Amino acid sequence: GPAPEAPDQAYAWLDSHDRRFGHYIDGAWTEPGTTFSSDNPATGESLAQITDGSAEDVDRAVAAARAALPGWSALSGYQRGKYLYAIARAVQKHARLFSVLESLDNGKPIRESRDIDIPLVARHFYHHAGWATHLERAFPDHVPYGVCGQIIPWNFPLLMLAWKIAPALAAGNVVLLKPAEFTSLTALLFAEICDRIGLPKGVVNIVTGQGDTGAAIVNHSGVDKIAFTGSTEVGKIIRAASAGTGKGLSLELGGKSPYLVFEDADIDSAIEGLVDAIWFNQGQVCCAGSRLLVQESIEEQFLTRLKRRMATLRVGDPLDKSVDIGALVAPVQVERIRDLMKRGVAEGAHVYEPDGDVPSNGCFLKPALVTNVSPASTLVAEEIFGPVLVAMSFRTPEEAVQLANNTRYGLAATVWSENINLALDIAPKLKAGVVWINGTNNFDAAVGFGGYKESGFGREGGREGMGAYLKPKWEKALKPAAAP
Ligand code: TXE
Repeated sequence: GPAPEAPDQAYAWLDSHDRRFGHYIDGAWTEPGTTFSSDNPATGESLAQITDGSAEDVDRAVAAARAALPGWSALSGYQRGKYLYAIARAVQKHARLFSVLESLDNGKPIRESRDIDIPLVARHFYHHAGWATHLERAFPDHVPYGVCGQIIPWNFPLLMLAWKIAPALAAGNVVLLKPAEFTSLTALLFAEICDRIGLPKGVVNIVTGQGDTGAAIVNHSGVDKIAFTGSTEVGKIIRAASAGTGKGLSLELGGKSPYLVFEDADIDSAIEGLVDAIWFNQGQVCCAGSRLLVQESIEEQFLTRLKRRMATLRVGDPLDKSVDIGALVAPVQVERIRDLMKRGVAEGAHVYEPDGDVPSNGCFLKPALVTNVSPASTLVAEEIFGPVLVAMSFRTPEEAVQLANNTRYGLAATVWSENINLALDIAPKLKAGVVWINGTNNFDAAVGFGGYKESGFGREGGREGMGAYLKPKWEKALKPAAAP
């Protein structure tokens, strides 16, 4: 096969920072403070020391953002758009470095970071540059929130940064963003990009740290809006903490998305779609198609063919261009998944994993197919956030809808059928923010993405996503009435 992608350029960049990072505040790097290690989950090697942000660090970043707000929000949308175009172009120019750094830090296959994550980041900035250019006409009588505190997860580190920062800046806000503790590196490289393209100081501030740093952002009185993507548990804490403060809030949380396959489906494409739905990014995807619901009449045939396909998936070195499944983000996530699987097996679940070995010293798990489960069982109810597919069957379309909606989540759903009337009848009955028909994981910067129920509220992307960073405000200077 092809030679693995060489990490030299990424190591050189890390070395240029002596592998120790402070925060990026007010257009400058702070001295590294108390740090923790960011590790390569495929090897366990430490990549860099990352500063654990204190409440004082958050305070400094909020002050810098607040000072930058009047200037940034007073620019015309057209002028802000020019900066966003410059960011998009710079991301493209450094796409290879970003991709390799992302795969080293997160463990995702280079094929994905190179062909999906980083191109979508650039696309998101281009798209929102367009919104900025047309903002005054698209959103008349609207004003930005002000200082946005943005907290993101580790599954798509740079892409989630783009989803947060691009619309915020386009709308005239300034931001303070905290990457997830496992994956800060591409956010720090992004800070350097902002610097290089001459983004005004204080418009983008990156503060690294763990949950406490996130909580300091949420509780800071100088933050006008909070945008969070992460676990449902933390989402609930943030919602409670911000209640009654008048801060804006959007939450994008977990999922347990159903993947429905009807008996008339094109089975080969449905299986390829399923591989993408659940094994993309090792299953660490909020909208992963993690619950297969297959019609009983084709269940046996479908599962047999699926197992055959699973046996061809290559698990291993994320920098190997032919690898399908890389490393999970961190040992703690592997443990979490193993614990859930143990509970599932104790409840009677059957687990199929293909033969063969995976590297023993990194965070690797084989793809798994779980059967013999009931709707209330642990593996069906809980978000596993790993390479584990849970399968059940249904007899009728009504039962399919009932099973699909039998979850506390509602982020996405997929329907596979050659009968378009059936598919179009089912889709509106599924309680999910996005429904894909005969396809899956189609992300588009122009379409609002977000959930129902415990998957959160608010949308990212599209017109709704822009609206989430603007407040309606009607200002009209009334002429004094002319004297009669
Ligand atoms: O998430 P956390 P974790 C789910 C998934 C996963 C599980 C645990 O099931 O297995 O959550 O992952 C910051 N106030 N998802 O523990 O803790 C934290 O530093 C403010 C689904 O890593 O939610 C990080 O930046 N911030 C999800 C971010 O929140 C806090 C993606 C997310 O971390 C905080 C990630 C606090 N009190 C996990 N505590 C998805 N929907 O895509 C932590 N953070």
